[in-house]
Amino acid sequence: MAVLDQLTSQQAIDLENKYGAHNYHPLPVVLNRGEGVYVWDVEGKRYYDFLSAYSAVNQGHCHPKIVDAMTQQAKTLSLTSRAFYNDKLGEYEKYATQTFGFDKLLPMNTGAEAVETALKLCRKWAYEVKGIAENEAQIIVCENNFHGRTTTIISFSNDPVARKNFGPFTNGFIKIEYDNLKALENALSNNKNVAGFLVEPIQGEAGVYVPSEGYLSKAKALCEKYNVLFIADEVQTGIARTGKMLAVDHENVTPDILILGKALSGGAYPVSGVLANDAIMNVIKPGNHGSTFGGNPIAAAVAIAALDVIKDEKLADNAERLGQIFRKELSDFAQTNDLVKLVRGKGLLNAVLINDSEESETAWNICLKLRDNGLLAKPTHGNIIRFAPPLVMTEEQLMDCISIIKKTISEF
Ligand code: IF1
Repeated sequence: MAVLDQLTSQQAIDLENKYGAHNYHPLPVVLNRGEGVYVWDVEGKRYYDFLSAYSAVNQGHCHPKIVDAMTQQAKTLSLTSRAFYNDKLGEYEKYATQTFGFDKLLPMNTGAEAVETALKLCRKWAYEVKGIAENEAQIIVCENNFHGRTTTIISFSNDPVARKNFGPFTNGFIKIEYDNLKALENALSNNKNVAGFLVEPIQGEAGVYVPSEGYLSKAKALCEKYNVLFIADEVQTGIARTGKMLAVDHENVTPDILILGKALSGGAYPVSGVLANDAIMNVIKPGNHGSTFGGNPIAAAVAIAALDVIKDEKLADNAERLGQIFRKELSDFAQTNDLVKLVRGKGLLNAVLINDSEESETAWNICLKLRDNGLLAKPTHGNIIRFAPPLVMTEEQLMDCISIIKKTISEF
């Protein structure tokens, strides 16, 4: 293929517009390099990355330990399929199960695949262990959830943009209000066929909604009372993002099924997985489920390195400490600036609510200005800007970013 000269930003954008499906509306910036908390555009301008690829790059861009693990394995054995064993998968499964405290791991690639895997596992357990009549299993989900983009997953989404004209949809889901224990207890007591409760410990895409203190632990207790599986989707909140290895750790909750993705690989490679104990995972027999790339040697080597980095560099503690500073600084700023309504989050998963309507362009325009001032962030819904830098950020870099954010918003 002809080696393209270094494209200008506009040339790169034009190529994507002409030859790529328009399934995103990216902020107009064209990146060609990443290192730690920084990314650079094709014109050589440096930015702080405050999105971290939606929390997939917790360990920082192109972390040398992760890149080395990936390149070494890629030069040795990249893919065997699961038709044969390989010498990396078992080692990774042992490391991951011991890290998160479960008997077994079912390795997949993307977050949505892991969510789908968890749904299938929960249903099979319901029929074969709990004894629900076949095809009658119901799984409780929350309003304003985000669990991925497959047809089954959008079947239980209430986001019209994610759903419209993608029907017909998959049955078997009951929607309740997030952070509402009464609604959960009602759904559990009124339906004898409930198999599981799928929940994000913090609702990311909805706008970083942190539930009330105790919600997760009380929800888990309700699930135990009704013999229903508590399924935690930690694809975005996991891997130290919220100041603990898992967001459920803030309430010492052990899910029956744990879903991981994104930063499980540090953003180097698609790696996801589902963890559960034998009483649940052993309902899966050969031929029930699989994936060409699931559990491949590169994924295994990358995930081991990515988890090592989280532990060795104490990134959960760093996220906790810097997150406190971020929310304090921005909350104080909100007192003096009527454009900032509030700041919320946990660890380094935070969001700022802009004092304008959901339909307004204000949040978007603030993100364009932040880009001009050297910081990349993007609104989730209309008026909410998510701020989620890599967890390797130093306090000095954070203070620099906070002053950029304050300066930019003050200019509006
Ligand atoms: C997009 C944000 C959205 C997730 C949770 C599963 C998945 C995700 C809690 C699926 C993925 C990504 C997908 C991406 C934007 C981003 C996202 F919240 F992180 F910002 F959309 F809500 N569970 N989240 O957050 O994982 O299949 O993508 O690997 O689709 O636009 P995936």
